[in-house]
Amino acid sequence: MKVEEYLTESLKKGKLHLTLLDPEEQDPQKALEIATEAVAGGTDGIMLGGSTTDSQDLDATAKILQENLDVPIILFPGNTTGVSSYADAIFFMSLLNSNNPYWIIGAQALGSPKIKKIGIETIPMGYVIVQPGGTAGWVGDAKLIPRNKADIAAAYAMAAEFLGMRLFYLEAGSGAEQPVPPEMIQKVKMLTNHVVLVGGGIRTGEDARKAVQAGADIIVTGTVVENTSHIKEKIAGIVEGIKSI
Ligand code: 1GP
Repeated sequence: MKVEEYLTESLKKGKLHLTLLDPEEQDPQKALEIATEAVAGGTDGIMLGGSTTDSQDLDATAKILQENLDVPIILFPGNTTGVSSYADAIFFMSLLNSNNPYWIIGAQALGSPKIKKIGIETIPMGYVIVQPGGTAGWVGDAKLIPRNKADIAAAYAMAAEFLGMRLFYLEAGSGAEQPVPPEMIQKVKMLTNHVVLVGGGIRTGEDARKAVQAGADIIVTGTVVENTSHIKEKIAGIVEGIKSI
């Protein structure tokens, strides 16, 4: 089964959780240990990517995860170096609210020949960065969406849908003090048919529950697994918040 189909079929049964790992943050063996714990805690898939990615590190990490885990390994590229043949799919995303066309379509064009060559499944996704935006906002030269302007996020989401994208990611930035506001998630869900991913600053089951209650389909967490030695329990707590809705 293709990864997008796996996601949409799984969403018929309940909301989902993805764990984001940055291949630069640990060696492949350690990434496998973390990911194994996250899967035991109930995560539905692993996203791999970061703002700076070395393609050799990415290949080594993706390969060991793909060989040892049963959940999908999905690339979440921060640049052209974020493409690997060892993953199951790639979120083919455009940073819609960037001031720089490179992040909207330039990097995508430069990465496409390799994507075509390796034949990996591409999942078209609109990506917007909301205040505070963190490293992704700075690197991506984003015109950050103000936290109290749900209408602006919804306008981008509608445009993404009209362009044929099927997924839409609301990003507050890794390690954000506060996650994306529920009102913004609600408005995007109300006005589009996107599968909505929400990430950045989600640390607890309660944070995740609030986002899902507002309409989020897929919750993404990254930082929480870096800051605990009880990964399985931490992820289980977040997954419980998601599945309780
Ligand atoms: C970053 O939204 C993700 O792209 C994850 O953010 O590290 O805060 O969980 P956190």
